[in-house]
Amino acid sequence: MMRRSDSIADMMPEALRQSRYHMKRCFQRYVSQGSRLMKQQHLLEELHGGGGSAAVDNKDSSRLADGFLGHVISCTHEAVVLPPYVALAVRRNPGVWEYITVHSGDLTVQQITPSDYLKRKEILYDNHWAQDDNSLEVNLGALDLSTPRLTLPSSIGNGMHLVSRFLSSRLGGGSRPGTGTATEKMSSMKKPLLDYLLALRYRPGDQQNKLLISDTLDTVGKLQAALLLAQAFVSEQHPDTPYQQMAHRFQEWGLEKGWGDTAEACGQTLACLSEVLQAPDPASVDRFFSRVPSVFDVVIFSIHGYFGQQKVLGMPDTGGQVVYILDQVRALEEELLQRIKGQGLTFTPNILVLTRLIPEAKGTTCNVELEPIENTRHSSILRVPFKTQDGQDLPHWVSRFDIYPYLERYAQDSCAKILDILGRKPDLVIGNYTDGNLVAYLVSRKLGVTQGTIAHALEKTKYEDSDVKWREMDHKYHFSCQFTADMIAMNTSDFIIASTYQEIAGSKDKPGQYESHYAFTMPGLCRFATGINIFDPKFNIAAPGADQSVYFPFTLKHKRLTDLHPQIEALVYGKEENDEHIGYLENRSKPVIFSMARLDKVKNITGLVEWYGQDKRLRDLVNLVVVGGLLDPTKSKDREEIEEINKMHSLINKYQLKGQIRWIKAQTDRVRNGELYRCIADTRGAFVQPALYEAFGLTVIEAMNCGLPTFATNQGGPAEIIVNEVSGFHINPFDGKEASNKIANFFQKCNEDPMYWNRMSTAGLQRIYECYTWKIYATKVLNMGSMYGFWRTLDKEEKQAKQQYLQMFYNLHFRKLANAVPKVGEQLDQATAVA
Ligand code: UDP
Ligand code: LCN
Repeated sequence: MMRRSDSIADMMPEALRQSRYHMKRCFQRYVSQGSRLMKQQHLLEELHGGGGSAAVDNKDSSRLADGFLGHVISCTHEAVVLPPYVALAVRRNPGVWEYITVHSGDLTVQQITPSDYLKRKEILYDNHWAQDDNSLEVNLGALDLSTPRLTLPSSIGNGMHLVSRFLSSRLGGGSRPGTGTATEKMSSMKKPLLDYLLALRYRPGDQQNKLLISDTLDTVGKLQAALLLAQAFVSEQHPDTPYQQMAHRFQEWGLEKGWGDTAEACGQTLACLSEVLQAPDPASVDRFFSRVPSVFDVVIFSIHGYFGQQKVLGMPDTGGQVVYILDQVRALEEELLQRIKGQGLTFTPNILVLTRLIPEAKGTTCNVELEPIENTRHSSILRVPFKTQDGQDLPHWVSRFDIYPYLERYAQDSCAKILDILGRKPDLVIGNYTDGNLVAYLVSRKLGVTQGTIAHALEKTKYEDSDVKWREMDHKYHFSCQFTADMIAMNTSDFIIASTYQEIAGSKDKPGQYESHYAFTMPGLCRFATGINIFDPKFNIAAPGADQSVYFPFTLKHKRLTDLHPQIEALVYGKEENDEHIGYLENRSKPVIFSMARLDKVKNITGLVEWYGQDKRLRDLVNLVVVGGLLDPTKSKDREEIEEINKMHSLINKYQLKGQIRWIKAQTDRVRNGELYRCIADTRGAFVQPALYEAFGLTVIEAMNCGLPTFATNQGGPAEIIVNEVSGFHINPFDGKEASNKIANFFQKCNEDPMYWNRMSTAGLQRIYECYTWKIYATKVLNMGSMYGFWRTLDKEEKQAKQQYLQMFYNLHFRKLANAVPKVGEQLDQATAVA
């Protein structure tokens, strides 16, 4: 077995000695068809003899497959075949890649750099560009020399932990080899902390609003002395003594407000800082940063789609991100209020969600500039319009794929509005999805504030080979812009919030969404020799929850929304067919399998309908209800939705599904949707999430919160949310037969043992309560805002150099790409399209 430290290139010669003859035959098979890109499945098939080739002895091939080569190939994500060489991209562990070439004739093995590997790959797609010594190569990893890295794949996504360990070791006097003496490092580390504290204030330059320490405490020694005096003083007070009664004493020692609302709270914060300065450990660093008054106002950019609180869900480009952001805001506001009060401060927090103002709002509030967010006191949606070339507000919705030419102007306009509304700079700017993240970058750079990134759906992994085949797809998807923008935002961002481990680092067998940006190339455009390194401590997992006032178990009879039952009854069991629903359920005694999603290709609702259509046993056991999209293709403007609508109709006809299926158009009322999940649970049915890929999958946790047993895709987030066969089931969306069989088996088992259904329902709920709540999320995210707010001030010169490099990249590269995207609906000279 290989150890982590063993390189494949080093171990290969020994393995070759053991089975040189068979290995040679295998590599000759790989090169026999000339230059090509081979994916893992294909490599494995040919390892096993290339689909039953008579020339291959079965025994030999299986020996080879079980041996070292088999192991290497099973870890090989893809290979570039350029006879006589085969270059392998080997992924032995999440995030750990090795690139090697094997000469198919003499079997010599050589390790190569990611850049060399990518150059070989480019030959297959754009040889001219690949041979150009001066084609654009970007190596963003080369600019991160001082950033410490996580070491184990299992610790990926736990960046704050490394940051606090690193800070505590450097504050405690530890230094990295070659970076100066311990004493120098110690003072150089305490000084930035002191500077950070000295700069803390509610408004820059406003002495009235200084926080924690005044300018008089300008050395670490003075600060420590003041802390000791204050600690001694508060320890003699009654724990409940309000800060106001102690404020004048604090000021005598050079201490300002923000330590706490009571003597007890002040004592704890003072003790935290003393510990951090004297004998820091990761826990005290964590504690201190969770108490520092550094975050009051937060701006979140979620730009595309119809962002509103009612009647928007299920509209094109409008799904989980809206739910996620609104729930997130409620949780963050609650946490901010609690923290600010605990700090003894009276500032009101503000959270602004910046989105696009769409004059043609289709009955939603997307044409309203400022809209308070329900169930919050200090949070609003702020909508800023896109501008046409002649300065008018762009009236219509624009697909997220076509949004790029509008973003720079949007960033400027929204920045001005934000400052106007808040009357101060926000403390934290968070972006969501590519467009939001790019704008978050532009705004946080302009204002000099901490930047957070959320990208629950990175498109690169959704569309196979979308990097190397970007040209083929660019007219439709503009991935040239999207992936470039993603690279800029991920690299400029101070921290990245992911929902699951797999979002960052995938699974044992499959690279994660972020991981797939480690090294990639878009031939003819740009080679990212390193794009983003997932061992960077900026990556953190904070999983979302579901609003438990909306999604609660079907068993809570007293809370059930029975008033809605007649409407739900008509939706599900009605026979009427119109623009709202088609199909009907003949036999209502059968349980219902239910799915709800936007009608995008990747959501694969049509896949589920097809599996159902083809599986007689499943059709006999259950009815199918799906919610999604529009029913009339002429009413949709979304390319993919139109295709999927047509496909739905043809499947219903092909498999004669009427009588067993009810297809209901997208449902925008989430309260009623909550009750709908529960009504499905009343039938002792199940939720099925069949996506070809799902970044997180809010519907999965919504269904589980309602006590509905859930079958969800094993491609992406749901594979982590559900523990297979314990709290639900994984299904493989690429094997419909197996998936429908699994669902049918479940219902058959439920018929034999009715308690089985109850056990799965309860286990799903248990999983949710343990891991997926908004409270856990908000605590983590605000801690990130605070900790990375300090982290970004360290090694400043190096970080600034990287920012400047990225700014140049933005200016010289991204802008050109964005400006070449046709402004949909505006009459533009399309001859400007990128070469
Ligand atoms: N949703 C809805 N009506 C629909 C389709 C979806 O209310 O017709 C909601 C669904 O309940 C969930 C969100 O939209 O809250 C979809 O989130 P998910 O993470 O499942 O997928 P996304 O659309 O973000 O890719
Ligand atoms: C976007 C997606 O595609 C979903 O998988 C997530 O659940 C949603 O955002 C919220 O994070």
